[in-house]
Amino acid sequence: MNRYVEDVIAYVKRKYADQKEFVQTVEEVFASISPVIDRHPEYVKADLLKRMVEPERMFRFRVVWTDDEGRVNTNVGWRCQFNGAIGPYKGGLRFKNNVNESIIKFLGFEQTFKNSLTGLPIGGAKGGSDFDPAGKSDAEIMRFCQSFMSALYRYIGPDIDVPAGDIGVGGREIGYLYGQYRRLKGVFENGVLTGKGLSYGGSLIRPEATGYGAIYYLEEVLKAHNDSLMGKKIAVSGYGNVSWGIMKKAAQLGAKVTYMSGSQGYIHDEEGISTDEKLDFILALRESNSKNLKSYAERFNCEFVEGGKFWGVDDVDIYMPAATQNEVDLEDARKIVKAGIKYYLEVSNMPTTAEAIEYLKENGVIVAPSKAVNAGGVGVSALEMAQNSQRLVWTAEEVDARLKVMMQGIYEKSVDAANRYGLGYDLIAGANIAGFEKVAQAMMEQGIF
Ligand code: 2IT
Repeated sequence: MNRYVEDVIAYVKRKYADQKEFVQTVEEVFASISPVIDRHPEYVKADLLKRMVEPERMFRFRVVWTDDEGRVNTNVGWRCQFNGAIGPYKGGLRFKNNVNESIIKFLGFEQTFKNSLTGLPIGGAKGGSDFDPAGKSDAEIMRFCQSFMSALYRYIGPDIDVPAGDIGVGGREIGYLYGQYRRLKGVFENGVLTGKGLSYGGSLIRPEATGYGAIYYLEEVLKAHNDSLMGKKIAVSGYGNVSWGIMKKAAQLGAKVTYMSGSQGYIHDEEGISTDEKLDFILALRESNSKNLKSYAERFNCEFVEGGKFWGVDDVDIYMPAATQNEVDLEDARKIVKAGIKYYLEVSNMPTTAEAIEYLKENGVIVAPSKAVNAGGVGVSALEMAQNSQRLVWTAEEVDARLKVMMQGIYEKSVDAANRYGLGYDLIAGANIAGFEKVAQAMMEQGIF
């Protein structure tokens, strides 16, 4: 590895020893771009990498809200404006009880390279709170979102920083957040958030975009291996809107999702989670606090394995982890290899531990990284921003067609970048290099700061 890259990784490990997810991401990305640094001594002279690991700005704020019983609750909110070299800061908000500074920073760092890969002018950011919407009433969620936005609104804007959803933040939360922004600022500036409802500036296809994009990317991978989606079976972890989008687009293109998992266990539906009725059921499942995956098995008469994880099942062609970070460890990777799985596409951000990725690659599994596979979500967010700034609305077909071209572009850029550095067919290194190159160039051209 390049000596400077090694030094910066060691520095980050030392300085941020307690931020395990952040360190893991920096190591993965910087190990990949080491050959780029070899060819660009001017990047070392400008100390580019050390500058890249420090967010341009990051803040933490108090979020106080009153619950339905009248009790006062205090949570912590964060916004990390990681890198604005190629566009306004852009990235989601995550509301979940395990959110901390390490998770926000890892997501913001990843977002920087992902957003660059989309080819659109968006910088990298992330934010969120240790507030957990699960089990909260609608009124509590509204009060929380209003309080969160009251703390944040001065620091964001359509040309400054554009938050969106992530785990725990969907259309409902974005609606409350936008309402409070508009109320405080007294201006209809809907380009400040993406993932909005259609009635006030949301984009068609945004809810589906991450999942649809993942399937378009998969299509490119299969094409490169003289294969196609037709008749393929897919195992997907998670049942949020990303998994739902995967199921929907897979069904449209002749493939099917036969496994789906949640924290309580997994479902095996050999016929595929493909019909409108089943897809609508998944949506309702996500929105309800009371129902769980078992109710799907009861309704559609299929198998539910309580408490289990499906890693290791061998009656599928493709695995797509789409739930959360570090859901697949070395032990799971061993099972996946043993099952003879050929394609493993990360969809959630960093779902695989570093050792697990290593093991999958060493054993010939084709691994695609989340920052490429899930980039269609933020990519369509950028299309939502474009529509908002032009005060017009594109059709679903138009957005979907642009999304497809974007995903093909991301795939091609990744393959090309790995080739240019003599790395062969390496979708992980390729995505990291292609994402890095544009940000690095923009930072170099804008001077030292
Ligand atoms: O991880 C992600 O790319 C997102 N949560 C979407 C971010 C966005 O701004 O649409």
